[in-house]
Amino acid sequence: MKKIKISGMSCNHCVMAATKALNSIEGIRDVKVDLTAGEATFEETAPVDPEIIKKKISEAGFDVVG
Ligand SMILES: [Cu+2]
Repeated sequence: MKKIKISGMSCNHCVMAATKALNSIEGIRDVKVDLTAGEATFEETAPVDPEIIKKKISEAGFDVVG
C-alpha cells in the first residue's frame, strides 16, 4: 500500500475530486482518501511515476506534499 499526503482538501467534495483524480491514473486502484488526515492510500498494480500523481492531484486543485 502506498500513502501520500495531500494539502488543500477542505470538504467531502474535495475528497471525491482527489479520489477521482487518483482513480484516473493507470496502475492505481483501491483509492481511499482521508480528509481529516489529509492522506490518500492506494494500491499500485504497476509502478506509477510520482510526477503523474502530482500532476493529476494538482489538476484537481490540490497539492501532494509528501
Ligand atoms: Cu471541498
